[in-house]
Amino acid sequence: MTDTTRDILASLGVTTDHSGAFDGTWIQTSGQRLETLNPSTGEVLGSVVMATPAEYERVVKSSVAAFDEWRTWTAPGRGEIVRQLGDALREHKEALGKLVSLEVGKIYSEGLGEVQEMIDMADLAVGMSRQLYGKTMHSERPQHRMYEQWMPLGPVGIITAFNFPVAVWAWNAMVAAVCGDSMVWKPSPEAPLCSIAVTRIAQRVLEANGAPAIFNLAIGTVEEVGEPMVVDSRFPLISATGSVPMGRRVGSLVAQRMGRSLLELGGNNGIVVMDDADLDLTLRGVVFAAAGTAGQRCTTLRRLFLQKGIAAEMKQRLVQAFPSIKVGDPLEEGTLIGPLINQTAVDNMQQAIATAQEQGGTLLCGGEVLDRPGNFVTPAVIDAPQKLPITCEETFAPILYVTEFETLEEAIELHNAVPQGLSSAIFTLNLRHAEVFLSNTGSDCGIANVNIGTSGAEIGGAFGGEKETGGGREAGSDSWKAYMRRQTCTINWGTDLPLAQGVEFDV
Ligand code: UN1
Repeated sequence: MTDTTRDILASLGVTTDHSGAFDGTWIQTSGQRLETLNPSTGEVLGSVVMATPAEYERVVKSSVAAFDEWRTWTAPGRGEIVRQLGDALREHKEALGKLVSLEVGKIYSEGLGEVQEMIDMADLAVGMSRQLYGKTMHSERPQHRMYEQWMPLGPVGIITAFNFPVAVWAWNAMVAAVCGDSMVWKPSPEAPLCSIAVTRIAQRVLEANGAPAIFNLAIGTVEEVGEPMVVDSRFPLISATGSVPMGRRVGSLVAQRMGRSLLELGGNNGIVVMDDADLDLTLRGVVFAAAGTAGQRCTTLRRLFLQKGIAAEMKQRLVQAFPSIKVGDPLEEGTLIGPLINQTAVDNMQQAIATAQEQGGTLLCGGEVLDRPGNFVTPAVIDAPQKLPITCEETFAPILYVTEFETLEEAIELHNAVPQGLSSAIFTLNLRHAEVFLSNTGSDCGIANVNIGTSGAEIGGAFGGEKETGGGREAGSDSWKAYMRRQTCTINWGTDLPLAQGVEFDV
């Protein structure tokens, strides 16, 4: 470990063998030791002692107690705590951004971007704390008033993935906090240090304000923390980000106990490029969306559809551009692609490329594993004749499948013919083509863009997707409603008791 790494960890209060459970205090955990590796070097970055089932229980109990108090705070009062949390994140932006780079291998600019996304979420949630609006409606009964109000829901279980180790917690946590909920965070085992650093920042803000411990943490195995949390009725909402198989299990277990789940699962995102597109713009959009973050975003571009007239030129531009993208140390200036998260991800990428070739695809460039420590690969472009089965699967690595088409209708059909439905885009300068793509019979995804790549969404909109992506919506717009319970209230301020639907019941 270098001195700089040591300094970053120390400045965030992350020590070796750190406790993996926080219930308002850092519990003396006694579970298995979890080592976290730097994917750029393969070296051990730190270690955490995970929570046992008994320690998980302590965290949940504390969360239930914190909720009982927190829900009595006013929403703008809760917003003030979130405002201060945003400020605390501003102070630690560089260190936390670097920790993201060290632990999950994102380039520094993207590490900083993650922390910025947390800050943006805090700002948005502060505003929301004064805008948790319910509707009023006209009653059919005279001298009656009717309205809906939104109440705190309860402790929320938050399960996050390695690829957005801090921002996705913030999507949930900032909103849940202003809504009056407490929460327990189960982070990815690939990114425990990020979760500890964030929880420590939140701890200071809560303590300085005498606020209840609403931001709790339980790092543990699927068996000892993950599953117990999902089946635990004390969590009216489980918000989970991760793979489709994980979401299928979470969704069904939560449904069995009549809980609510908010699922943000795999994407298999496509871009349609029309003959009339601005190809310079398209190339930039495609390269960032496909190769950025080493292909490890749920919004990563995986399928590119090129109209026949520009297909040859675009392919040529892609095979020139991809090999020139600098792969290497994510903290080194100029690097655009860091490592994959682990050796399994490298193996999965190799396997997917081999399968694509067996199914009739042609590797146009990239796909090499670099001969150096760390999990480095070069981004691959594969020429995929229509309907290659592998293109229906999400491989969490930088592989771009390119397919040609003749008409926009054909492109939309190909585009929608996968089980996932997260993000999508069209590149065109023709208004009609853009509107067809955005129409009821166009893209079937939760996100649809024009002349913008599939990744890098802003937090102001609702984020999530359809089909196997899970249907959940997080972050902006009215996503806050998932974190609250709705109550319809009718008040009779008259002297009579008229019944709805004209029912008569005179005694
Ligand atoms: C994810 O990969 O889980 O739109 C989330 C984006 C980011 C969020 C990605 N703002 O690419």
